[in-house]
Amino acid sequence: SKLLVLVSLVFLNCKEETIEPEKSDKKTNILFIMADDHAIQAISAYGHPLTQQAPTPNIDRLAKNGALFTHSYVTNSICGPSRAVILTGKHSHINGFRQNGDQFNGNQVTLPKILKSAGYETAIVGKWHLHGEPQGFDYSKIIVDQGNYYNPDFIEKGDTTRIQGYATDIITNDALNWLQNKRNDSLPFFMMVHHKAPHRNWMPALRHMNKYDSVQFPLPDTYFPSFENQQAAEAQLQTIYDDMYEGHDLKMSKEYGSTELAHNPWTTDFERMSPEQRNAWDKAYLPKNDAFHQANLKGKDLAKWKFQRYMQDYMATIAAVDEGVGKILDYLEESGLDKNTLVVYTSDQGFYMGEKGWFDKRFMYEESFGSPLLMQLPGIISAETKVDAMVQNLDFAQTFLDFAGVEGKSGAMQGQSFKGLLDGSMNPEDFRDVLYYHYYDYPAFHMVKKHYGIRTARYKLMHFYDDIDSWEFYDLYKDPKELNNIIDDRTYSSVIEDMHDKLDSIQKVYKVTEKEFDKAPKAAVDKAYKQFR
Ligand code: SGN
Ligand code: CA
Repeated sequence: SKLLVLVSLVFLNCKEETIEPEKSDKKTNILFIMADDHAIQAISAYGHPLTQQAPTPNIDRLAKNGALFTHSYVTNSICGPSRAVILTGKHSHINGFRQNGDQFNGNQVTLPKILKSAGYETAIVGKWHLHGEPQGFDYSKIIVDQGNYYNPDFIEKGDTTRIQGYATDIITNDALNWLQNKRNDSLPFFMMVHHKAPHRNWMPALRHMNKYDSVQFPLPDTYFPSFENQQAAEAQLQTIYDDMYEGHDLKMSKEYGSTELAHNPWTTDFERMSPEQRNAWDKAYLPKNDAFHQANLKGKDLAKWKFQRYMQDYMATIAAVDEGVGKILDYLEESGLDKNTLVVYTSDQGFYMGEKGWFDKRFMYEESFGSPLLMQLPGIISAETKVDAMVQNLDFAQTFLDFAGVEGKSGAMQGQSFKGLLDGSMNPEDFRDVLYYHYYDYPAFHMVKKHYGIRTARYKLMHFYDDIDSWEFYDLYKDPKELNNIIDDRTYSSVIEDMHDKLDSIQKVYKVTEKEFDKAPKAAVDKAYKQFR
């Protein structure tokens, strides 16, 4: 036994002498949580009246501990393109992913690839929507295409598996499991947690199906708009009362006493539920659907009822997201990881919550152009910081590389690190003063015309093109809801001229060429109007 002691002492000595890998706590971890279609109006830290009775206490923790961005924008308000911009730090026309359905060129340089080469362990869980396999991630578990709320399919290492349960909870738990059990804790990590919620068709978790039934959400004062001199707004197909499907989106039943759904063109969302899930669902929705039939609503009353149902379901899907964020923050705090982890919460774009009668996104108007953004990192970002400078999802990659201490590797990215706005080393006035936007997804769902434009702190200039040729201009100080297109107002002519100059020069800076203004074939447009109306 003496020999054994000797041997083990030698062994222990050897072990002590081995060189430890670089310690993780030197580099900042980055935990990036992104929801799909989460409106600014639906996060209580932003103070919108919608959230008075449907708060998001856990997401709000980030604003309490860190920073709330009041002017965060996207470059192209639609899912795939936003994700491609975040990964590459380049505008859609440079990274090549202009509209949903495009194929992402995964061989290009991306944020996770750079971080990985700098010694980070990288992971992604949840929505991807860029087609093809994610590159640059040590761990990836993604939902197929848009995914489903109930029993969604996930792809991991090329294999597709259906996982029983509710998408938001599955994604949260998988992220936690990776953080707790799977990652290499001697390495810093970069993790992307991408929820499917609150994307259409807004199916709440079983525990939240009746959560907001008795709440009356405040109806936007623009719910029944009249569009003058706003041709693209006139032509869209995304109003709650005309374009939502009564079964699929609003979960309305065919008739009193029935649980059969009204118009439901995509049956898979409901058909994939287990009998237990479906029974619980029917039990929760039958009484409220019956009450609706009894009320026999018509016209504007019906339109207002639809708004309430939309809000109840949308905000209920947020409840699960918020719980998930809470669980992740709790874990970071319990493990002490919070001290050295930049936690980010955002959405792939903003969303309409009934303003102008709409749902969906796509427009360069504030509701969909803007996106929520909250960040915490103790010691660097002071508690309750408000950032009013105009940042963009284009800046995320460079900002994270800056936090990771590898900004020198950002190469041809087109954004700007805004770390200095968070640690106080930069004046907001020294950050960018013009945002560029370009939307291409036409003809497509909701028929929002192609457009591009710029925004400064005060003004917005936009051009809708393809089968129309229509300019819009807004003074956001006087008309924050963008109801009056004053492109022809003479008192603004010199401002408008100046905005045109700014537009021309920023397009040069970002290398926008003539090719970006191609038109869709007319036959395709006609067909789409028929299909989506
Ligand atoms: C689906 C939705 C649309 C939505 C697009 C894009 N319809 O097609 O309403 O605009 O996704 O959303 S659905 O009835 O199939 O849900 S995105 O977030 O992926 O860009
Ligand atoms: Ca989206």
